[in-house]
Amino acid sequence: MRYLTAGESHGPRLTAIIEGVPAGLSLTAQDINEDLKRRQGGYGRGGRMKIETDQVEITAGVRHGKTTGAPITLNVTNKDHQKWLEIMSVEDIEEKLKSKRRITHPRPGHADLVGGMKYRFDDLRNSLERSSARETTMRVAIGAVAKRILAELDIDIANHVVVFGGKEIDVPDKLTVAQIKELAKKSEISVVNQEREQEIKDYIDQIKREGDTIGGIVETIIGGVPAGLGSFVQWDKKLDSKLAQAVVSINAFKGVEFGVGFQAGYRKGSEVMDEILWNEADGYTRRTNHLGGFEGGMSNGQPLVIRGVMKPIPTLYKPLMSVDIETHEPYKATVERSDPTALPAAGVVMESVVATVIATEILEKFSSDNMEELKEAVARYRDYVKNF
Ligand code: EPS
Repeated sequence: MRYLTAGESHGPRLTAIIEGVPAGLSLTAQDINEDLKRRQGGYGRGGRMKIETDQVEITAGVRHGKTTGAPITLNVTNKDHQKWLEIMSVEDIEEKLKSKRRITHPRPGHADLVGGMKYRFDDLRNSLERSSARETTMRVAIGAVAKRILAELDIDIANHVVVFGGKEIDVPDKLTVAQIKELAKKSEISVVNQEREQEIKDYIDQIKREGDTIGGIVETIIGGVPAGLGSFVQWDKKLDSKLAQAVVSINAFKGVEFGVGFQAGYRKGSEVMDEILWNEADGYTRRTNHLGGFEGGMSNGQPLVIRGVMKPIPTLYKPLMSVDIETHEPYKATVERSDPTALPAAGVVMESVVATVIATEILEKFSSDNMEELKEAVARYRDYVKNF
């Protein structure tokens, strides 16, 4: 399975093409729209989300509610584009109209300046438009298709915020993936510990008043992944390395951890490895899951536990200093409409890109043209692994 996305933040629409989804998968616009809605929500989103109600249009690869095995095309219209018809016009327009909303004061921490240097833009809007987190709409749409494949194979995925703007959320031990999903969905800030909800919402309000932004750390957990996805035979086949790239590719994500992650640098080997157990019902299990379900670049059958850190959004209402790219004079950075935090939304994006990697790896290992064959192959393999 492979995919590409296209589209600018204020252009007419966002598009994705996915190839390699087996035939016979039930797929409706509603399956995708639910996740698009989740991505638009969360406390701390800005004015743009009041304008958009993201709805997917499927224009290829699905017939009568089922995939056909042909490439799937997904489209989401940017409602806001109607107000940007000239600024985002594909056709060339008069010089004086072009300078409307032209950007020459790059925002520190955004793609504005380096994108301008690299592509030789005299209007940094060209960097902003494609580097905008609006692009993550399509990653969520693609992830929703991936999650449909995973659901057919009894693989369940959830995400929740574990650190919000430096405030650590204590998470009760031994929550199942389904419980995390349920609790995080109820929360406007995607935390499983409701006692912290108000305090963090108040903090987001305070940050907004200060014209500042906050990021944090999101955890994604996937249950039911069979052992043996990924491989140790080559560097670019390792499952954790593929997931690391997917997570760090999300706008503003700066790092990734698996299981105890960077804590492994502080612990002894006996406190990091997970003892191997076997019983008739479950086959091979582990006494603990410090390694987050990864051994030797492969899934080991335990829940996968992945954390990603998102930096605060770079667009600040109280802007930092920058330089005008025409005069080289110091200036305050451009203020674009923005969100004080998009962390809960970023969790939905992370869940989606992780689901996409796992679905891709499943299809790599159990190459199948249709869902029936895929389900049979995975069931057979699960039986075999249990009694290995
Ligand atoms: C973004 C700026 C804001 C965000 C946007 C990302 O958009 P606008 O400039 O239109 O107000 O709302 O995020 C989205 C549009 C989205 O769908 O997540 C940026 O500059 O990265």
